[in-house]
Amino acid sequence: MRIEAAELRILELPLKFRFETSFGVQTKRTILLLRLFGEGLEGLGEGVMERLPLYREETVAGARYLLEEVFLPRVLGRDLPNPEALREALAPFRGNPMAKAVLEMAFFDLWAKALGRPLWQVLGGVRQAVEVGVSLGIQPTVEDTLKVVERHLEEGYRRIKLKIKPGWDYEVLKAVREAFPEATLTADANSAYSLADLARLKRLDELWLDYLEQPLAYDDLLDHAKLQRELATPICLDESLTGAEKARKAIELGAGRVFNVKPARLGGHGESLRVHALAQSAGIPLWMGGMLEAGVGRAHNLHLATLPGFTKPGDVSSASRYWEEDLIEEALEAKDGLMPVPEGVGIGVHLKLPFVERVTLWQRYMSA
Ligand code: OSB
Ligand code: MG
Repeated sequence: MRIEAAELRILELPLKFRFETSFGVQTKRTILLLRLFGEGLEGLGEGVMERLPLYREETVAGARYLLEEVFLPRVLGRDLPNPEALREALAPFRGNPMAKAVLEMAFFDLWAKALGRPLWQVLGGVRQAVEVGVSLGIQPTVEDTLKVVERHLEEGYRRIKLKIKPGWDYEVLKAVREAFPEATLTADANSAYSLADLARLKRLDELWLDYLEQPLAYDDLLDHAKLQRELATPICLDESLTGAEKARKAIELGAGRVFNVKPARLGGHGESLRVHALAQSAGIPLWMGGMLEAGVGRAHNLHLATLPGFTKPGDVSSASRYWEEDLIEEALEAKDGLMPVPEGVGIGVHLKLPFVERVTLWQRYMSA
């Protein structure tokens, strides 16, 4: 596949709800969008880095710089036989898996299209729909939380994940557990705690959470392993998993019993397949994470989530939950707690270009 041209854009999309986590409040997304052209086909990629390094270290500005000045010039005009060749082209550059993933995932889409196959088949998927959970931000009160949880259970979401932080954890989770004893309930701390909070975290054991997501530092494995030895609740790693090497070390240390896979955080689909293989042989269940993606990123996530290791509901809510209008033609809507995987070749979704134009803040076209 010869990469002939690329179009890089920065867009802004307002969220329909205020999303509060332990690291801040989001009311809109700033999205890096890549269109990659070759052999008359188009591949799409969407970044998940934020404007500010509040979740991981990468930023929209940093990723734009790397893609524009380094990664795209390196691959434009080159004939890359497969995604592994692309990975090798980017391998000399350290870190920055989110920036690499934008290009790698767009190339996977392009490559699948050249093969005339849906991405899920190329990746080795085994199902056509994905179980859906919901990630609920911190609400103003416990009463508000109970109402929001009830509404999403009624809508069919198969797992409720509540964002927590010190001072907003045990009490709200206990209220939800008492009101909905049968619900599959999890909590996501986004790295808001340290081992000094051990006593407080241990209290969560009585609430039968399916898992506790990323309680400790965003780049830590060792303290998570120490904490896991003290907790009955399985720890799920999110922020700390930035590639297959991190996953291997997490498994060896016992830093978590569940993994949240976000291909755009791990460096792309290829790296996610390696994490999937490691997790399969270690008996670690996976689920598809989310970063409030618009349609392109969400479509990529859905295709990858069809692999056999994804045995827990993913953060792949309906697009209508996030946006008045999405970037794509297709409506990614869950029904009865199941999200169908888009049909057709590649990721199977198409940009709504007039709308994309309207929300674009910056763009650059580059050719070989
Ligand atoms: O930690 O999983 C997270 C959103 C932005 C950044 C980090 C996270 C999240 C979510 C939202 O939990 C998941 C979604 O609905 O896309
Ligand atoms: Mg998380």
